[in-house]
Amino acid sequence: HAADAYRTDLMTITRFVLNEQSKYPESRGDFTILLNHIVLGCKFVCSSVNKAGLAKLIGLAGEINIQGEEQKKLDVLSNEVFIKALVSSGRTCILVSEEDEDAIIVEPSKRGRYCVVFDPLDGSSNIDCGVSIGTIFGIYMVKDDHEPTLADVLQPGKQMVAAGYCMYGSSCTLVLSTGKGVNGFTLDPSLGEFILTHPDIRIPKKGKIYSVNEGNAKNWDGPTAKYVENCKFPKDGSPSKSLRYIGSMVADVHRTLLYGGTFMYPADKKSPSGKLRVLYEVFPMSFLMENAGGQAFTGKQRALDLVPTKIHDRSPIFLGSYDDIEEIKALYAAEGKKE
Ligand code: P6P
Repeated sequence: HAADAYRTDLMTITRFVLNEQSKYPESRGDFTILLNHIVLGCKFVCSSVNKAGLAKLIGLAGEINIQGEEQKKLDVLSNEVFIKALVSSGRTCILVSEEDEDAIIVEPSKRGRYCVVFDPLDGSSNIDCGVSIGTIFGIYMVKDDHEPTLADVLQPGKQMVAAGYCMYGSSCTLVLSTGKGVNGFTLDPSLGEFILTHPDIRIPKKGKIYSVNEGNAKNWDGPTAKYVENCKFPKDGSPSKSLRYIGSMVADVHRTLLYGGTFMYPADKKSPSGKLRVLYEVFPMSFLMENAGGQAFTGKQRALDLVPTKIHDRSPIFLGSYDDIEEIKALYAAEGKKE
């Protein structure tokens, strides 16, 4: 039964992706090699994040460590680890990181067909209080071996071939989609392997939770304010929704994916494009939501149809259960008719 299967038929993330790859005989296994290097990065970050508290305790963080070096901040360290892992995979040609102003063009001898956009440690301001944080990544594929340019990553999210996140919380969970559904893997530290624990994740069609920073309410536009009002005082006599807001995107999105409901970072008068970044926050999470049967909307259009103009562009985002996002789209459509 299940327990034996767990002990004897370990479905690791590598085996899972190899099974997927076997459906494409012409595939050269490049994606599997790329993913294995991303997984290596996640394992490193997981172990460092878990020690972060300890590091703070024994005074390593931000001070001179035993090697006499300035102890790097965790997000800087994570960024370096992911860049080194991705370049050494020999399968990437251009990288975009939240931590680096400019895109990284991989040296020709190490180039491959994939472009990876990532936030190595999203929500890192939450580390010191122990709140879950995460790595978010999206993967594009270039068609041929041309000199990589920004045009290769300034593509709509629907062009991504894969996306995922790794959440560093009570356990280390990696959620991945390669365009055919969503699967979740949990790190078994005793094996150092990510094991399939959440096969074929489907987001509930409708949820009872809404997730937004209510502190921005005075700056919201009409439709957002109306939707939140309806969550609190439903017109149809249904029970009010619960508000859950962790303030760490990976944690809020993971809860939304598993329990249903909506996660929103709307535009507001102060930030007309919202706060979250298109390439390595909005697109990967939208890709996952659609592959789990949910939706992702910017207030104007389907999030994955957005065409970024700069690598650190921001966009408002409403994502989550299919029916709940339909309600938000209807409120924005009604507003559009008034204008
Ligand atoms: P606010 C964390 O800093 C982050 O980038 C996301 O992880 C999170 O969803 C958002 O910002 C929280 O922003 O303005 O609500 O504190």
